[in-house]
Amino acid sequence: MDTSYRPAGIEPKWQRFWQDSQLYYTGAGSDKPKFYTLVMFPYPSGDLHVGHMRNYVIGDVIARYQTMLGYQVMNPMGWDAFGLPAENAAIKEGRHPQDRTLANVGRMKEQFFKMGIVYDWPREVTSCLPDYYRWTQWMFLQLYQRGLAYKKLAAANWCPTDQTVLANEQVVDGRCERCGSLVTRKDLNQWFFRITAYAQRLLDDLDGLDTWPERVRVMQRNWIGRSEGAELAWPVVGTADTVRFFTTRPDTVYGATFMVLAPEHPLVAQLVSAAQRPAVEAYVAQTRRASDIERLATDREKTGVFLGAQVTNPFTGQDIPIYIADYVLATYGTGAIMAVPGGDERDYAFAQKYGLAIIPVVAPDTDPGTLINSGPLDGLSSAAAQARVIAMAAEQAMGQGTVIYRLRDWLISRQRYWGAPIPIVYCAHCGEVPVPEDQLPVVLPYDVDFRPTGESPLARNAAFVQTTCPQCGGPASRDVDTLDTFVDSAWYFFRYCDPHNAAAPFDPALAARWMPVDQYTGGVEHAILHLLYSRFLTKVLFDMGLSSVDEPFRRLFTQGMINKGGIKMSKSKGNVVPVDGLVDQYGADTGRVFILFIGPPELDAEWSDKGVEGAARFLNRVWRLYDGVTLGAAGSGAARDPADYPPADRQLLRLAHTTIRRVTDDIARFHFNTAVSATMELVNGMIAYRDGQGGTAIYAQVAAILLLLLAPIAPHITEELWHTRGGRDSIHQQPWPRYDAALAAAETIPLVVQVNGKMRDRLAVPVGIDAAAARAQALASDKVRAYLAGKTPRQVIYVPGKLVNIVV
Ligand code: ANZ
Ligand code: ZN
Repeated sequence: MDTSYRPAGIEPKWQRFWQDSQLYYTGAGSDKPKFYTLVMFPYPSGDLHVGHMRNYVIGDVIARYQTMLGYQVMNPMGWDAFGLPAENAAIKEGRHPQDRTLANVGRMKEQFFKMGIVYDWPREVTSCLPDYYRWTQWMFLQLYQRGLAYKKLAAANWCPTDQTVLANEQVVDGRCERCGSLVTRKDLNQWFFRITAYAQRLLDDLDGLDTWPERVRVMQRNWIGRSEGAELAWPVVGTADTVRFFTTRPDTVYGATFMVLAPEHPLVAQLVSAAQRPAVEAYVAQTRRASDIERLATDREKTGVFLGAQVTNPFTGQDIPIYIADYVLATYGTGAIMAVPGGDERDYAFAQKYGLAIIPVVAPDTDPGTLINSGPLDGLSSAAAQARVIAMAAEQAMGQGTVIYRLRDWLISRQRYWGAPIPIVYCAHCGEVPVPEDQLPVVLPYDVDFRPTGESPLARNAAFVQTTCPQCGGPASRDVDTLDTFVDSAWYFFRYCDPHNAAAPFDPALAARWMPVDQYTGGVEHAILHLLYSRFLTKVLFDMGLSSVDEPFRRLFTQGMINKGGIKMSKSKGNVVPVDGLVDQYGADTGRVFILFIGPPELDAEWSDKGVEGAARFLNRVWRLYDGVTLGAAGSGAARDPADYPPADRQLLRLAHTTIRRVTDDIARFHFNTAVSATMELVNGMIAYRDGQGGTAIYAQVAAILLLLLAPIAPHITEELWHTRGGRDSIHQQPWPRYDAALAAAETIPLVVQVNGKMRDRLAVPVGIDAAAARAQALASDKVRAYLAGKTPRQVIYVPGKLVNIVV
């Protein structure tokens, strides 16, 4: 009989077994507590490499482990199938995005299957199919009815080469991520979700997400960007206009020596003087070419142009010049500032360059800052002066204290083909009319020339555009934009709770059973947008009474990337390790063990072929440990006192139970790498025990423990050994092994004995030895007595559980 470990001979068998026995298909009811684990919705890219696989392997370990812990686990999978990457790849390959996407879904399923990754497949959702995007459109309509979806003219990122609007995340360093062209701005009518209405709640509720990585919470806080300050309005000299501006430092009003408007500010055209008009217009045109990020950089050379107008600073009574400059953004605050060169770095650089007055208003080296050169505010602290200015402004009806956010409303319309059509029609009589819910989905037509030209591709499809008005029955035309894919992925975790519901996006009772997601796992690149949008939509559903929770993800884990040759794995770099090749050469379990062992999962790690071989050798050793073994019960049979076991048995049991404790803690804390190394130590212990011809009963018991601990990590080999060595049912249906504290406790600890600070002996002493006994044993040591040579110690210091130092 061939007894060597050959993964190819066992893995496909168990993959089919898990599928046929529907082991991870979560039925409806159960008395078990629920555990909802979810790996972020992937874009079906097709071929997976081991860098992608890290995420899915981690998710699989969690699902299998939580199942063994006794939870009813839901572990679904689906496809974030709409969107630009799919559309661009389809254009490049000359295929229809739908055909390409659905084919890729098939490829990815095969690869998951090959890696032994199990999902609740009956719950699969695919965002580009009408049974899903019908409900994405429904979500849009709910927001629309609540005034949370609206249309307005807005400057969008525009790629002049690709002739398309780009999302912010598709603009990298001011350039189109696809073709590298400089991105400009173009005014277009765009749909928005009013996420800013939820800014404060999105901020406040971050406090409760205390098991999220702190850096993700920080990124979200910064993205929301709450600022407290004042909004003031100052009169333009010689007109009835006022300029409104936001400041976080109302205390510095006496230092405001000029004012700056964003070049796009609506008052610019109105206030510009005839003499300054040519220079102002040239500057405005130039500004359109710079990105917000460039414009805000503090080290950027400050530029600007005098508008030819002035405002009165009501505090100093002086008329001060108005400039336009690109370091003031049109979309933040009111798009205007009072410039205080004595307080703000950028204003200082600008004042220096253009020879404007600089008045220091906060005494240097005072903490908190004390106001100077500020009339009635002199001598006040910054905080007191702020309150005073806000009160004065209110008295004179000049302004008030206010809070603003950096967060902008979410631009959700795309002038591209591969997305869910926006369910709105335009009627000459009735205007903008939402498509009635019972007429959803608005189906995305298949036959469309989807190459980007700058105009929405759907506009070229007359059969799609022409429709009748749901209100008056007259001729009407459909909105030709499609929804941002981030809308699809902002609610999919609700759909998994009730994926086949044809009457509603989900049954609130089923959502209440499963939500929130207990463990969400994915890439840190989604730390801001996807997570923020999902939180927002969950809060909207909560306010509608459809969700029982107002935060979707209880716990979040973000895994690091896998590099090869020091750089991120990617096809274009030619450094990918494809999943297929890995499995064919070494087997899925070896791949999984190595992926988990490669380092702390939250950090980037370097792939090494040698490391894979190490993992293969480890599983070979595991395999050989079960030669001729019939498994015992993993339960410790701890009715027996540990002291009743012979020393070798006691030692092996102790190792097994400390390993249970370590692996249990490590998996719970995502320390998969140390969980694997703990099982490696147990394997060494078992080999030593067997070589020393220990008894078979204890060995059989520990052999069962090892398999159970490895079951989530290396599911095939453990299932095979479980079945062929006398285990019952699937190993993955067994309870997680229980750790027995009495067996795990080390009976002795090493005690170091020093004489005058130098180590002279090492004793084995009972755990919990008291100080007097420790001192006595140290003094009784033969080696120590040789050093003492009859002298009486001056001092005997005991460091509990560690050492005794004898000073002579
Ligand atoms: C006067 C002042 C004096 C300011 C001072 C700062 C320091 P945060 O904290 O980011 O909210 N500001 C306001 N609107 C702006 C815009 N659209 N573009 C660029 N800058 C803008 O920053 C608020 C501060 O940024 C505001 O307070 C304003 O400058 C500037 F010693 O007003 B401050
Ligand atoms: Zn109508």
